[in-house]
Amino acid sequence: MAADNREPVTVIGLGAMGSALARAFLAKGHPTTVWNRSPNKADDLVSQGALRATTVADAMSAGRLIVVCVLDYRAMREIINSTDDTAADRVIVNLTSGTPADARATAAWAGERGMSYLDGAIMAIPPMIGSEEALIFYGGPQEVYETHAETLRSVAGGGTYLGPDAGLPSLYDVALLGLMWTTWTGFMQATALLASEEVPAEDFLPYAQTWFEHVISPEIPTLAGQVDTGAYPDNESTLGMQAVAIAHLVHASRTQGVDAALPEFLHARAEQAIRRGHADDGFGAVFEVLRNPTAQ
Ligand code: FVH
Repeated sequence: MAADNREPVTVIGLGAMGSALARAFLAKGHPTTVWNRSPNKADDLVSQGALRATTVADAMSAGRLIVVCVLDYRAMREIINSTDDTAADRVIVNLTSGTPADARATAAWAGERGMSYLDGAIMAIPPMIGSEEALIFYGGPQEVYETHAETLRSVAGGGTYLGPDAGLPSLYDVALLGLMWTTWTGFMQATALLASEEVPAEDFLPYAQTWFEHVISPEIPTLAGQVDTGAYPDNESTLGMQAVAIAHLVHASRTQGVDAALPEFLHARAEQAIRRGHADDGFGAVFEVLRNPTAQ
């Protein structure tokens, strides 16, 4: 689309993220209509060239492409339900965070109202919006995504279409969120252990970074391959051996007066995998008990 003929966009929800999205559309030259429950949050954007919609109906009728980014899916549905103007040619791009079930239910809800629906999961913070590095996962009808992909790239260069299932973006989102929280919590548990002997985190940092670079990260592709094949060979570092080592972590945490819940969880899962016959496999076998915790 020519720079002087950019697709009009409506942005509903002008919190930290919705405002960043609207600013990015404006910066790329898209005529941008904005609406927010608390109208004053539109003031800065209007001063930068956005068009203010005073009602949801005005926002919905300003153009075909409606980007919604609010607190949760319930708020999103309440907003759209508050107007009868849900014309069949509208495309809702819902960038609100939620679960795969939220997303699939909302896709069905939009379909019942005759609207096209793309679900998106933003893997970026507001200052990254508009950059090439910002990543947004999308799911929904492919032709709808392709029709609007160029416009959507205005807010995130790394727009990635995952397929027709509207639930997949949220699934990837929570999977990455879990990876981040568990990794950071592992670092916090390690520093809490060291702090029990007054060792500053800064002293430990170089070794933690080397551990990530040379031990943790290089193992990830091997583990991914093992998960996909269902075979977890590792003759050098068996789960049987590692379970004993993790027991040291449990005991040391308790002795040092540090929260031992995370090490206890790790030890319990390793023991569970061993009881299922994985003592001579590698760490990857833990996948089996996480995926199916109740199997014998
Ligand atoms: N900010 C971030 O770093 C993360 C990055 C990853 C994606 N998340 C998700 O984005 C959604 C919006 O997040 P946000 O940062 O914009 O959130 P707030 O600044 O708290 O703004 C919330 C907006 O939602 C509106 N809102 C809330 N409830 C209702 C409702 N019942 N009816 C209408 N609008 C509602 C709120 O309006 P107001 O309070 O200003 O009137 C804001 O516009 C979210 O899913 C993140 O998980 C952001």
